Amino acid sequence: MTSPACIFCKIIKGDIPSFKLFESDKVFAFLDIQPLSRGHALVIPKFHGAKLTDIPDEYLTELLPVAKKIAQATGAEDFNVLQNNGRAAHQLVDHVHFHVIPKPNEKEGLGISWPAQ
Ligand code: IU
Repeated sequence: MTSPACIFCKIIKGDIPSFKLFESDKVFAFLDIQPLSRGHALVIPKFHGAKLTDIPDEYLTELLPVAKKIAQATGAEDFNVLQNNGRAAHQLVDHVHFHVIPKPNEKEGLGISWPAQ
């Protein structure tokens, strides 16, 4: 299920370009356009819904392992996985997304394999 007006649905369809990290039939992942750190990624269901409670479980169960793989791929020891629901919770884009935000390793930096933005 997609929503024609949704920017993340347009990214999934390829109508808006993104730096794609992963795609399956239920999940899409790409680099955040305004990263909070190098490698900041968004992992989204290929099902349009604003809040976590709108998304069928079959999409959610595939989503977290993708967030885990992306976090591992950054090489960051420390990282955040965040998901906001509603304006009071700082949600700006009304299509569910999990942020994966690597925290730079002070000693070694990030061993990530995609370019810095
Ligand atoms: P939030 O959880 O809804 O506050 O986060 C929205 C994120 O979506 C934010 O980090 C934006 O930089 C990001 N984003 C994006 O990567 N590409 C876009 O076209 C738009 C927002 I609009």
